[in-house]
Amino acid sequence: MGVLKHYKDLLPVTDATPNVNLEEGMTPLIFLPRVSARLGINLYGKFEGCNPSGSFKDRGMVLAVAKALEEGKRAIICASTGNTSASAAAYAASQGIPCFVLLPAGKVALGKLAQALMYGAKVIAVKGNFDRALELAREGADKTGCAMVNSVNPYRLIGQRSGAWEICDVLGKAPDWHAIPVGNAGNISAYWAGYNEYKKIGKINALPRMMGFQAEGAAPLVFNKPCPNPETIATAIRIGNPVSAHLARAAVSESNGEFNSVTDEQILEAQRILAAEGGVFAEPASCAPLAGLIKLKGQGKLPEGITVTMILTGNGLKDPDTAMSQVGRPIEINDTLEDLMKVLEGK
Ligand code: AN7
Repeated sequence: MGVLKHYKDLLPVTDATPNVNLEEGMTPLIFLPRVSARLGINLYGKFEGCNPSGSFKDRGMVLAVAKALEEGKRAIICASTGNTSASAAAYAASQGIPCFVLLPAGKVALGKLAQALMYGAKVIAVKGNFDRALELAREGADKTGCAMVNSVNPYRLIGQRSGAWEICDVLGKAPDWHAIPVGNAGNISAYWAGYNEYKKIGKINALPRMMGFQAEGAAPLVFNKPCPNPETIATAIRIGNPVSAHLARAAVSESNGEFNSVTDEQILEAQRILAAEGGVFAEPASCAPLAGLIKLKGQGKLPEGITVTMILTGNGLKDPDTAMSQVGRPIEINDTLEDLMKVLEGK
């Protein structure tokens, strides 16, 4: 039914709001028995890779685009490390409006680039990092009247609250810990607002601790200062100056949570564990939380038996290059039973 219909009563949707819908949301909350056992907790992954454009961005983009149309805007613009651009391009295509996306040149995963181009966006590769591309996109929006659909657009974060509501609707409560990757810091802020709203209307009694994980080479919230040259293999969160840093800091301090960093190596190991022991293939940035939980477990800082939800923000298929650089190649054989038997019998 899509996020706008499903959570109509909790969203700023009126009769005047166009019914934009790509059947986003209602993503699976997957219990991960083997990874849970490894960590001594009850671990669920919310697989946002099942959204129509393959990431959590669709939850907020659907509302941002609907409100832009309602306000009479006829084109949208954003800067992106990849997923926002794919999502914006998809919704623009569905509504038949132009979409301009600014990407850091050479630093966007292949699948995301393919998506933006296939959906028909005007794709602009900026010779600079995401933070600079975002400044340019804001100036471009100001000058042209295009609707800005980065998370500085308040409707993005309001729509993204729906992820928290879905988790509570499924679990019947909030988790003990909410583990989430942090880049531009919008999603952690949106989830915190979503949990708080559900508490206010009596749907849940307790709030989770918000645990935000960043890549070590792009960890401005962990080290408490902007990072002028962010670098990480998890290109989705290669962000040095998060727009929603203030909201994210509030979420973490109000919830008695924390920010923590993980290395690229730890991220890639977590990605492999999630796939090979969980059966879920998520992109590198999405695996920062699992890397963080493994790190905390190693430090004796992960309480036994707690319920943890981690947000698997994007689909692993978006970044085949990084995945292929981590795994072996297929075993090639001649088309004979003899060759096949050698493999099956491990010879
Ligand atoms: C898979 O697409 O910023 O902390 O431009 O794609 O809300 O920014 C993507 C961010 C986590 C971080 N996981 O979320 C963009 C962009 C994935 C992401 C994040 C992103 P925020």
